[in-house]
Amino acid sequence: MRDVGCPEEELFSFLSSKRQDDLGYRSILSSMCTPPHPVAVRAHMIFIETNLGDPGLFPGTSALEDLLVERLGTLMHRPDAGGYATSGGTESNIQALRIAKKLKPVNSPNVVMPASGHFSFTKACDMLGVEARTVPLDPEFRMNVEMAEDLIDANTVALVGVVGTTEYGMIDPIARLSEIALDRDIFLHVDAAFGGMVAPFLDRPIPFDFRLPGVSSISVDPHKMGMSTIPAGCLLVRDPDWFSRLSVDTPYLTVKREFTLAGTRPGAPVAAAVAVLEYMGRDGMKAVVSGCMENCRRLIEGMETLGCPRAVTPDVNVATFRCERAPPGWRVSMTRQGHMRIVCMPHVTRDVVEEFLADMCDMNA
Ligand code: 0PR
Repeated sequence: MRDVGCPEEELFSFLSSKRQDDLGYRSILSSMCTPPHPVAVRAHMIFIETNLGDPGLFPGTSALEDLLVERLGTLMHRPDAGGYATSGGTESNIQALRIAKKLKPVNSPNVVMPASGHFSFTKACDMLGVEARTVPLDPEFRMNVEMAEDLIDANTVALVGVVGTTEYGMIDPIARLSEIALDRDIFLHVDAAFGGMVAPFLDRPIPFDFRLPGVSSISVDPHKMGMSTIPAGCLLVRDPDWFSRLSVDTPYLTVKREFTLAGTRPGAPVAAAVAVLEYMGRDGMKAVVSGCMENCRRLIEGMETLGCPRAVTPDVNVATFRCERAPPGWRVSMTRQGHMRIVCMPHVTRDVVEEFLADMCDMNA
């Protein structure tokens, strides 16, 4: 630490110079985040000092967290679902598996999940001492359900399905997983961290939520397609009482029990998430999602014209290609199987797509 503090202007010119080293979202095609919606930024600033870790001190902010859970629960067809605002998909996935493990005490627990599962499940299984059994994918990169059934045994505490896989944007056959979960009495966690704010707004929605009776919990992230500020995730559970399994005593807080993973928790991104949902409404979200899907289709068509075939036709706005190189200046990512991956987030507008395709064309010329 400095002995004497830095003058404000000097400090901010230092901070600005660091910020300028960051890439702008305009050239970022690899991210599942996007610049927050202006109403999210405005709401975030109003709630900047709030702490949901001691909700009795911030009853207004705490009521907004309840509203977020109610809104997302209703979107997922269970208005009275339990839930809380997490720091994102990682925390939601860890907490869901914690609940599943508590609900079924066995000696050597395992979780059956698709090979496409996000790496947060690797962290969760490591922390919880649970064996991760990965199910191979079918040719369209969805979980192979027959193979999942073969991996389930008496020690399986949870089955995981993904709605909007990180790498290929696929939706696992959740309806069939729901049947298996009911049939074999297993907790089914749906990781819709990305697709949870896409799938409900598709022209032809694919059932994945609490309408399916076997679905036990859902991760959905406002800081991805929900255009909120970071960090904003949400874990929803079918039975609110399950959270009591995670509760610890918190003697000197305004509440006496706490089931969240984090202690101090920011209220600002929660207010931001609520702000976006309220401001956009179903119609607004449908418009954003249909724009992203349209841009995704245009990108795929354009890339194929340039000789880069799609790896698969995605269910949500993630496009993948047999293509090795992106033009200079663009950030794309590569999947584990070597496909170029582009996430068509709201900042990846039609103009951005056309600019990228033109640069691809120049590079190949
Ligand atoms: N589940 C799924 C399906 C995800 O795609 C992700 C993150 C998570 C869980 C974990 O969410 P948190 O990172 O919020 O805890 N998916 C992106 C990924 O790993 C996250 C991301 C976002 C990465 C922006 C890079 C980036 O620039 O690719």
